[in-house]
Amino acid sequence: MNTIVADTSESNQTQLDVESIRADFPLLDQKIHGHSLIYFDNAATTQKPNSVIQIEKDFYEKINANVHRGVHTLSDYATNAYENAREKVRDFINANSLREIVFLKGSTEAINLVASSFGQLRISKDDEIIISYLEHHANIIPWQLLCDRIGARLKVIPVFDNGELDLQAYESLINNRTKLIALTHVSNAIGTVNPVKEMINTAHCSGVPVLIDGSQAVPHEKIDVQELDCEFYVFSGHKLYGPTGIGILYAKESLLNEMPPYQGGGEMIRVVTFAQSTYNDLPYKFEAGTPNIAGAVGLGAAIDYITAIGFSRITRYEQQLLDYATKKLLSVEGLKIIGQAKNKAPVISFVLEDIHPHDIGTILDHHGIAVRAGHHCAMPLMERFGLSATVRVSFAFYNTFSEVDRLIEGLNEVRRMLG
Ligand code: 7TS
Repeated sequence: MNTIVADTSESNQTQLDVESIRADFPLLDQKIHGHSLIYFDNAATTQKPNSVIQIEKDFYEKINANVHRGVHTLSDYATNAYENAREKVRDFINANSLREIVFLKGSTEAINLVASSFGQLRISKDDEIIISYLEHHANIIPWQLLCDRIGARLKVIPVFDNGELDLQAYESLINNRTKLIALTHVSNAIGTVNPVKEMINTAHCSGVPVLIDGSQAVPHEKIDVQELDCEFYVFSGHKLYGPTGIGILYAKESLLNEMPPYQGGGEMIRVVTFAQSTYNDLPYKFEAGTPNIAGAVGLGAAIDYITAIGFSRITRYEQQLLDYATKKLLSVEGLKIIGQAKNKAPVISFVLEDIHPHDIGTILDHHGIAVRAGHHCAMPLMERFGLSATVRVSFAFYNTFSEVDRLIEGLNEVRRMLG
């Protein structure tokens, strides 16, 4: 039964004008199967505010040209817009320098870049790379490919039943063969927020560099890469209310200087001869070819949008939604939440009796509710919990408490039909 107490009413909880925020997201205002859409698949990708949609349109209507090469005015406009976006990203994560911000397709490409380039620089046969049980496949496969190629080994930090990593086991995995620790900040599948600051400190005590996969952290909390002191931090723009096809590799400048290029082509060179070529300054050394200029500009607009709301309000509101939804979901008979870490992002994975998650997802969709059902690209983690799939709801600051109530009604309907 619903045990929600009085002070959790929507008006008390927001301090965020959710209705006016929702008006900024045109996609949310539509019917699916005759019901108002409830979009609870924000960990997969977030919806875009008007300001992002409009700036992409403006870019193609008024500015479009290639960057860093033309002598004409439009090329200057495009270059300025692209480089302004880089400054917005730098400021957003408090990087020390623009040279540390590389525009790429997304988290996946950023991790592959590090595996390839840092791998070539620092990792050899019999070396070890540490990841965790909580990783998305994007932070598993690039390391497996590297290990297969060079004969290095992958070590995995185990996870407790509550979804938290075993930090003692983590410490004991680090030794003088450990060359890199690649760790997710937040689990996309079960929402655990890892104590990355503490884990980075531990790694640094043994002189080991750390890559943090921030894909699921940047939309929910303020990130300061200098405070974290990680060597690499990666994220995708589309999970941050920005466009698809644009993402960020942050890396310490000293490392980027040492690392060989990932891809070759235009933009990344200084002088080319058939005998030998030299490479461009940072960050361009890692941006071969024409970049996703409009995507970068859109990401800049998304950052402006989020910054105007402010993380203090975003984080507080989303945590209230998470608490509310957790309590209400636990009141559904037969429902089990997978992952109950003390520190969680607004992501909840669950199973309901032995009803298949895909059936749950399909029935909810008929009620206009978009959730994710499956292994969430975290198959080893699912296996750890003895499951092949879960249902996942993941919130953004445009979601509401009444949407959670409709989810609960939908799940009760699922139980009536299939339970
Ligand atoms: N790392 C994490 C933690 C992720 O959640 C994802 C995408 C990625 C990396 C890859 O990001 P991409 O933008 O390069 O694809 N996660 C999800 C998800 O949970 N559902 O769909 C995509």
